[in-house]
Amino acid sequence: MPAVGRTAQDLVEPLLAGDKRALARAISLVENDDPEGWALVREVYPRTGSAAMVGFTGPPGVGKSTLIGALVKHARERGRQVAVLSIDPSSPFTQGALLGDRIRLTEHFLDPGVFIRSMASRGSLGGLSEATLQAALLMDAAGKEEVFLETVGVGQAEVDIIDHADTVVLALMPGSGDSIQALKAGVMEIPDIIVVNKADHPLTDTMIREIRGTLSLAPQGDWRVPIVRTEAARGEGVAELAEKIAEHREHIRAAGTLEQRRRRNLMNEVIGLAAHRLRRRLEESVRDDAEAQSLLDEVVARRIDPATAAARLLEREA
Ligand SMILES: Nc1nc2c(ncn2[C@@H]2O[C@H](COP(=O)(O)OP(=O)(O)OP(=O)(O)O)[C@@H](O)[C@H]2O)c(=O)[nH]1
Ligand SMILES: [Mg+2]
Repeated sequence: MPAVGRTAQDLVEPLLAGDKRALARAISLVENDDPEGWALVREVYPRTGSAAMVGFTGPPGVGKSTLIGALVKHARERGRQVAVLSIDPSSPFTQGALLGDRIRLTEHFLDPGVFIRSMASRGSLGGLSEATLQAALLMDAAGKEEVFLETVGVGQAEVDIIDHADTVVLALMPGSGDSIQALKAGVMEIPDIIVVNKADHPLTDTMIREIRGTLSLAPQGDWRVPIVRTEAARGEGVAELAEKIAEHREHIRAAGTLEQRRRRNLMNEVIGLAAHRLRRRLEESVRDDAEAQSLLDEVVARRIDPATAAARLLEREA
């Protein structure tokens, strides 16, 4: 195992003490796929696991950032340390969206108890999902008690990212019919909590009826997915949402599902990272190795089929 370098070593202590700048540096290391970032996570990992991770997903513009801003305020009024991580999986060029998030959260920027960060880089070691987890772990290690993850969209890619959360909140607004279709079609897993924001809209009741209908068709677990109405911009319904999030957390803790969920997510993470490294190794060997090249030639010449060649390539790795 490589030794921890100076950069990582120097960051451990201030990070664990909750220093904002150390946390920002640490996340940049992870985001840039710097080995020091991974070394740092390795050092502080035993100190993680106590933050409540709450993931928000939903279509663009439904009010996720505004909701998170309101929840941050709510948490700060209770003296809790919080962090927000906004992730855009759809594009590496997210200045617009991220700028929007920043404006939504400006009132919290100067608060030392709040850490806000946007992330769009995929990094090269693992994907965005891995980078998200590493960043969230660093926030956790820095003593953040509540970590809010935000990602735009309603596909499985978004859900994979948000899956690092213990509680997944799907934010919708009246008129988000497509998202209901995604739920119905099973494109997206049923979230733990559904928020209908912009509840001042006249179509809110229709929307809630539709969601209820969809949920009633889904397999019921031991947790009944609550539908919370909010007007995030005015803070309406935010206390209830915070309560539902806390209730869900308590529910999965008591039922042992928190443990199971984390196990499943961490397993996916381990496999994801291992698969990524293996892929990189294979690509290198195919590029640089004459034997692998000739194996490929055989495939091109149609003497060996791709699956057989793949099996041989793997045998060589083993
Ligand atoms: N009428 C109304 N507008 C709201 C409400 N909540 C948020 N908005 C507005 O909706 C717009 C989008 O809010 P955001 O919080 O940026 O939405 P978002 O889901 O984070 O957007 P993306 O991150 O771009 O996907 C902003 O102009 C908000 O002020 C609400 O309850 N009612
Ligand atoms: Mg947003």
